[in-house]
Amino acid sequence: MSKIVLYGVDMSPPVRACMLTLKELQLPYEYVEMDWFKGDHRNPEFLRKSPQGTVPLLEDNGVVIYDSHAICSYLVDKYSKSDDLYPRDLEKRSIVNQRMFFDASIIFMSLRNVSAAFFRKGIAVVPKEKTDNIREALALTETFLGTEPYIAGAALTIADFCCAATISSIPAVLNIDPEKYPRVMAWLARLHQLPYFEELNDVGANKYIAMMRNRLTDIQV
Ligand SMILES: N[C@@H](CCC(=O)N[C@@H](CS)C(=O)NCC(=O)O)C(=O)O
Repeated sequence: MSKIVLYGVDMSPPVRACMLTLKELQLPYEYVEMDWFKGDHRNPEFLRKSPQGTVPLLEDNGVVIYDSHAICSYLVDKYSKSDDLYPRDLEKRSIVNQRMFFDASIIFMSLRNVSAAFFRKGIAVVPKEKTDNIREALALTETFLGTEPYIAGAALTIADFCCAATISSIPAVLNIDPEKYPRVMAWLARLHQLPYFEELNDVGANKYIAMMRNRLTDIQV
């Protein structure tokens, strides 16, 4: 089998989504932890591979992929014996895709708009407009879960890894109110029953939460 290399930062939700997928698929890989603060993701060699300068980035025998959603779906399509995590059935796959695009465009962006403002411009105040966006992402996640155990229905898929890695990082800005979002909380608890979830997700998520909470000075709710 070819050698898989994942470049990342464990605080990053999209990186954690890839680690969860690799683990569930039991794929061996080399992990290269980037040094964010030294600007590893901005060095010319990395930018040649990923012009966006973002992690995660996956290399697989000369194939270079960035964006966690593209990486997770590639890994299942290429390496999994079953399609459970990313169904080939078009209707089922469209739901998984929708949830992943929802993560990329709504949940993750609501959080990134806070952290990028801080890291790029030193803005430590979070205006209500931005916390409203995070609450909207939570409310939609609550709606999508409905009465199903997982984010795309009855079975665990890569959309769970992508959405949960981001949602579990939201306490960096806002605590998740269990009374308002009971299905979100029950879903996160269900994912914590996976034997690797806490180690691969929570360690990095907690670092990110602590880092942001120490730096944000005024969170307007
Ligand atoms: N949609 C992308 C988002 C990747 C992303 O924005 N990663 C952040 C870390 S969480 C990053 O590398 N930021 C560095 C930067 O924007 O300079 C994905 O899912 O991989």
